Amino acid sequence: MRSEISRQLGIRYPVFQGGMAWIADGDLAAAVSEGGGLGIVAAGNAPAEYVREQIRRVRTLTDKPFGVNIMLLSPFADEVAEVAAEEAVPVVTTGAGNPAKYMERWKSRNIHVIPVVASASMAKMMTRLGASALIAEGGESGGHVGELTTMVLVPQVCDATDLPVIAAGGIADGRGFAAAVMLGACGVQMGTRFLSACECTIHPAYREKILNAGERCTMVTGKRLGHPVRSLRTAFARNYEKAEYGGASDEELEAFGTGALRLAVQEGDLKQGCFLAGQVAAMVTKVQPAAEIVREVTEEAEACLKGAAAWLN
Ligand code: TUI
Repeated sequence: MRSEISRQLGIRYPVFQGGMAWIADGDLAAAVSEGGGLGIVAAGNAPAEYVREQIRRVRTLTDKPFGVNIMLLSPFADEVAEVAAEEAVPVVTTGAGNPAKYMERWKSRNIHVIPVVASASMAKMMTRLGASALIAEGGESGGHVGELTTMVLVPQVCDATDLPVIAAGGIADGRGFAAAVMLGACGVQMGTRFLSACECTIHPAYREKILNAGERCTMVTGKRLGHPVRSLRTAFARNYEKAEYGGASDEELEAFGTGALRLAVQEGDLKQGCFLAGQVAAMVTKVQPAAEIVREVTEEAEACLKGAAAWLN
């Protein structure tokens, strides 16, 4: 399946790997890119020099295009944005905010800038500012979430822009990919599905949680502080919710959340870790190489789309 975005970026399959903080390192990104998708190094809250190391690591492993995801709430966002420019990475994606102030600098380095948007109004603004494409991410996704679901966000973003649109949130297989194409997208981004990739180095307890997740396994916390986050319904998430609606101060809530993501990813801490995951966690059931995920999901989507055409007759 060749599409507008695969032609634009020079990738074989229009499948992006989401920029998951603490998880999406140079090794995972390189495996996805080498497999023909777009691997993305996540900056998360990491310092700029860590991000530079990961970018250079990708370049030792593959000569294919890759991206860097800049989490705009990070205290290091300015420095990471500059490292991405200095390193002239092929693609920058952004999340959890508005990247307007960095756009000119990135474009001066011929970087394809692909912001995540959670609304049609932001899609219009990013189109005006010269984005190369947009990722429309619905609230089914893991991590920081917007209000709208993928089903209603993607068509509205497609109507608001002439740029290629990549759908994200709630997509873990070829059926979701095919549905996204019907909504007007020309590619997809998946995060949770790549948690089970062989090259993904999360703690084995995290992987087990994903492989055994049920259909109502996630919940959203953090609305009170203005940064809603979807994660697995664990002891941490329930306790956070209790604190959130039980009179804890803003400072107490901030302190409660600090470090919880690292505890999940690196320690597999089932009590105090925050296990980010999308609603599709229940659909992720096997461990396989990243390259196989990219190919399998695209081939399933092609089969679905052909099946849909046959259904018409
Ligand atoms: O960014 C994500 N997912 C994330 S970021 C993250 S780390 C984090 N740490 C602390 C608090 C919150 C998050 C974990 N997962 N996805 C992309 C995404 N961006 N989803 C939604 C948005 C978004 C929301 C509002 C993008 C722009 C936006 O508008 C901002 C504006 O200024 O209009």
